[in-house]
Amino acid sequence: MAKEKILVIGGSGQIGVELTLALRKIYGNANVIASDLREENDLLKGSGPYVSMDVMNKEMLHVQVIRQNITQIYLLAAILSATGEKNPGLAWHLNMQGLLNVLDIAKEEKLQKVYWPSSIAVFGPTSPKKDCPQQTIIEPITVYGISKYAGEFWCNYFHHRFGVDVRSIRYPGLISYKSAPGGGTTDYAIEIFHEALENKHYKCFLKEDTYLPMMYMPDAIKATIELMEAPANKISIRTSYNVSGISFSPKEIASEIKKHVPEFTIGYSPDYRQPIADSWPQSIDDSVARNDWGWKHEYDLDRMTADMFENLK
Ligand code: NAD
Ligand code: AKB
Repeated sequence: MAKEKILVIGGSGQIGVELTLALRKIYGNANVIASDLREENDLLKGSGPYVSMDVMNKEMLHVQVIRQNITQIYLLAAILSATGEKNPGLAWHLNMQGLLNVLDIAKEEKLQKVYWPSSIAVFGPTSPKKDCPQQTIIEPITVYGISKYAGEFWCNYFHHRFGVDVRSIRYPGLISYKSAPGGGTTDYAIEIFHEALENKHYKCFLKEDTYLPMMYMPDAIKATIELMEAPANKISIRTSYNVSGISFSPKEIASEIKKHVPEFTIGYSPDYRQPIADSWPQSIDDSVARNDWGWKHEYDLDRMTADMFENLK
């Protein structure tokens, strides 16, 4: 394997922490630099280098890339769907300009690879609800979804116009126990575990029958690393790949949780996040990712729930 030096931007976030730790296992602790606007996450401390950095400061980012001999960037800094609706201008600015800064530097410094995640939030009310395909009608209604869809086309453009090897996945809602989620509509599926253990009750901000595409974090990390390690000739999609894991509703996950916490009860009080969830598909067709680079998820609802409780307890 060629000597790689990787910069993870947004390394203290929900995905950043686990991805940084996974990359350090593969490439060596010293070769994976975590960076974030906020302080270093406790789980990263002592495991490798950390730099405090704002992705919006292009000059500083460029200096770091040159000084540290960076060959790959994983860009995870973004504002997610629910937080984005509270400040659409800021979400658009960070999600777009952060990506453009990274793509420009990748082009200029001829980086080996760039990773940038998109989301199932690109889909909107006019997209198919079940088994939503890779290519379909895409009319997002959140600023987050608009920024992700535009970002996908910037990635495609930088690849075809300038040869930047940028790769992307449309993650579903990600469920994890190591680091806290950052303001998404799918965050209920994490909160519910913590509330089940602490209070035996959860008041859900989505309706009981709201099905959404979800995935357990180990599968998301696996997908990311498999995509990034796939030979370039296997990558037919340069916007962003659909990947699928599990699809469930609050009612379904609640009944799974009851198997572990029999006293658990759930109530429903839908808020501004309900229309966001209603605009997204319920399940995703990821056959293109499966065919191109062999993607296959491992965790179903049952196995994920058991693993979450084992680790949270
Ligand atoms: P998160 O909010 O947990 O983490 C994002 C990190 O970026 C935070 O630690 C934050 O401090 C940092 N950040 C914010 N502004 C920054 C800036 N200007 N400079 C440097 N760092 C900055 O988000 P996450 O859940 O880890 O998501 C990471 C990426 O994956 C995002 O692009 C998100 O859209 C995408 N994604 C996440 C999910 C999910 O369910 N978690 C699903 C689909 C897509
Ligand atoms: C969110 O809910 O905003 C994220 C996502 C699906 O992109 N989890």
